[in-house]
Amino acid sequence: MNSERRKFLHGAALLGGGLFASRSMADTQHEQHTQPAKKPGTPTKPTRPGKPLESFQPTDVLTPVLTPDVPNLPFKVENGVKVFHLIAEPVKRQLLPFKTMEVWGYNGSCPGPTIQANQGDRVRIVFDNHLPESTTIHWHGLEVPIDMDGVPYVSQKPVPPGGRYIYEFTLHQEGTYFYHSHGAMQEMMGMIGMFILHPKRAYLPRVDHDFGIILQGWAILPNNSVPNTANMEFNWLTFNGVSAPATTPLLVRLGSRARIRIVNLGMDHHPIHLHGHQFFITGTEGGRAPESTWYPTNTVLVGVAQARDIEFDAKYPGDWMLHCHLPHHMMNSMSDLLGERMITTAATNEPQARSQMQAMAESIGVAHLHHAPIAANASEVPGFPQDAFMEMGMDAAVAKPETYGLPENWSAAMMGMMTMVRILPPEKYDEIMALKREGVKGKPADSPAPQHPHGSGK
Ligand SMILES: [Cu+2]
Repeated sequence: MNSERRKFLHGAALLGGGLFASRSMADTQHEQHTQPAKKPGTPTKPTRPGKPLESFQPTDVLTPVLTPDVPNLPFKVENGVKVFHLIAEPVKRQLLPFKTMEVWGYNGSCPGPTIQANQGDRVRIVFDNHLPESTTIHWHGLEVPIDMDGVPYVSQKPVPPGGRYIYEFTLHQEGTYFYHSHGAMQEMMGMIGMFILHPKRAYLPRVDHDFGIILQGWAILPNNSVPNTANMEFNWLTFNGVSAPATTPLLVRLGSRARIRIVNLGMDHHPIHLHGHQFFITGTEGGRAPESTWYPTNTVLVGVAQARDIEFDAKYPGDWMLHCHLPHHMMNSMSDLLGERMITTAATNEPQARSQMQAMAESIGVAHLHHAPIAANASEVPGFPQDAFMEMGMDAAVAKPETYGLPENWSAAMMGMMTMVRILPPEKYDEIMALKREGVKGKPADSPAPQHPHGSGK
């Protein structure tokens, strides 16, 4: 095996230092909220005090869409028009406890907050540009007048830094849409958000749960925090701006029916797979699909610029994975952990290597590494290691009500574009929803895994 890769894998193994993170991701990820930026180019901080936008739910729709880890955009009604205020601005986004990106988004969130409206609504979106360069917003899939289409120079003048543009139109469609900057590089900096149009009459069969997920890929070079939008190697993969295991699980009551709306804006197409259930593709970026087109499947290819709505009956209890099935999207590149923190020897029992491991685990703040036992002769087997040192457990660092009751070290199996659909018996579902209302963090495992630095399993 290539020596660089060996060093990297040993670097990854170091996360087994057995240290518990002092700061929980759950503390920060619900704190994204609206706040006008002071001046163009001023980054928003990931942890700002105030009321989270997430607490806002549209009151005039039957089943609001929940976009985990991304807030809803509030509105007020003025003379029968729903008025939203959308602000393009730099955002710091913590996608994992040890990794924060400096990206661009809207209203302090990347992806931008979810807009939810009803078929037939008249909406006004007051758009302010707090970026250091010009931008516009395109309403992807919406049938709007040409001067609302958001293409710079073609349908409108670019909105300059500090400038404002008023978008206003009537929504006659229904379905899953999105908004995004119409600059390619800005798209790759994260400038997208979901735009849900609830139908005048509920779709049949009715769903009890409705979720939204935005797929994004990022090219972030080692030791950097700003995506390289010219790079073609996407090494960080996110659902709604966070990577597993920091993605918030989708909670579904056993016996109910659920819809998940998946939107993709990036450079890759993603085959999204659900465990344990079959689903139907019930809608696209063009709205609701006729039932005659539905067929059972368990993997949906969500191409770039597409939306796919899937629906299923939650028949089987369990914590079921929902993930992109491209193997390299089921993990993130950890080349980021190289550089000055690279371990210089493969002998991980060697004192210098041990102290490097310790320093690295501390600097990253990962709770602990769990890896399954390895064979005594592992190093003699060509190809070893593969996944052996990839599993970073960080249950406590990503704990939140939605993770309550998961088996110990669950987070070691979660990487990249991945989340969980937790199909829960009613009493357990109600218990977790109560924890959520109370804002109680997920209970860490009762007895943390034994701390086992790499090598002790031999
Ligand atoms: Cu993928």
